[in-house]
Amino acid sequence: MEYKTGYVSLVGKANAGKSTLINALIGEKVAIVSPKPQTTRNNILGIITKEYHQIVFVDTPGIHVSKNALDKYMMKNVRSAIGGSDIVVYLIDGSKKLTDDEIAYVDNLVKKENPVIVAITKIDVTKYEKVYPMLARLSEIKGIKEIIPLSSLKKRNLDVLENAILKLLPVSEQKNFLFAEDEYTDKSLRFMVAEAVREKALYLYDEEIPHGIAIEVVRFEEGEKLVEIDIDITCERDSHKSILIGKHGFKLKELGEQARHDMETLLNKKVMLKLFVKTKKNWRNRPNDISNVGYNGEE
Ligand SMILES: Nc1nc2c(ncn2[C@@H]2O[C@H](COP(=O)(O)OP(=O)(O)O)[C@@H](O)[C@H]2O)c(=O)[nH]1
Ligand SMILES: [Mg+2]
Repeated sequence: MEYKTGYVSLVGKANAGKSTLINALIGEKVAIVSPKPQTTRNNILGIITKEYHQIVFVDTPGIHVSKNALDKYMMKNVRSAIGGSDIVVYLIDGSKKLTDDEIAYVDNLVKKENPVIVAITKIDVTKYEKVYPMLARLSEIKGIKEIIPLSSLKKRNLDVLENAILKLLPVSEQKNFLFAEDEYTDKSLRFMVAEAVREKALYLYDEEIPHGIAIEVVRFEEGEKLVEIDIDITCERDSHKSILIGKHGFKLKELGEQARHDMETLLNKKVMLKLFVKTKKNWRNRPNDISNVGYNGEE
């Protein structure tokens, strides 16, 4: 028998739709999604296992220019995902204009060793007139394996992408899958509950607040019917702390309620959630601090 397995990294600008695509492919919420840039901070794996193949997708933070230690940590994650993968899927937002620097980025990516597939996303909200010039420009880049327009929300062409990947995945005679057959992500439940808080914060507050917070699970105790979770939210300024908490604590309560709802779906149990807000000046600029709040920022 012939088996196929390997890593496929999903790379592209912020908001291109990487996290939504990984969730649609896996059929579970492995990565949080929001309309704001820099929602994803870590590389997150999403795993599809079928009888004869296992595809390990790597969701990455969006490509952008680094401004601080947290940015550098995120960009290092993108480079290591590309370096460690068998195939790169580069996502381009089909509802936006294709820029020259993006063309240059793809051109450069194709010159490296991994085979590159380009996915044009969000075709449910764009027009053929817009996508066609993109296809024309991209087809001038020699070496792209496939260019696939798709929609994660409407589940269009996801099977086409999966088949294109299967054609390029390394083949082996033995079934040397990388993960257990029932695993769909590499992330722990602790990580996923912390991410639930970050996702809700991205929707509830103005951009600068969620971008400046770190979330850390300080207690996670799972009983038979109830999970007790305590979470520290670290922000950069006392003014942000008051915004996070809100008048009479209403805002934090709302955040807790929304996050708890997702946690209960994830854990399939009742959750008792406590949120604590702390201030740590400029934690995003200090490699030591970013690792102290859960990001492994040191080389
Ligand atoms: N209409 C539409 N919106 C999408 C699609 N995929 C992603 N989005 C939206 O685009 C925004 C950014 O998505 P996200 O997956 O977080 O992008 P990422 O930064 O590349 O991970 C979110 O508001 C998504 O709901 C799609 O197929 N169709
Ligand atoms: Mg993302």
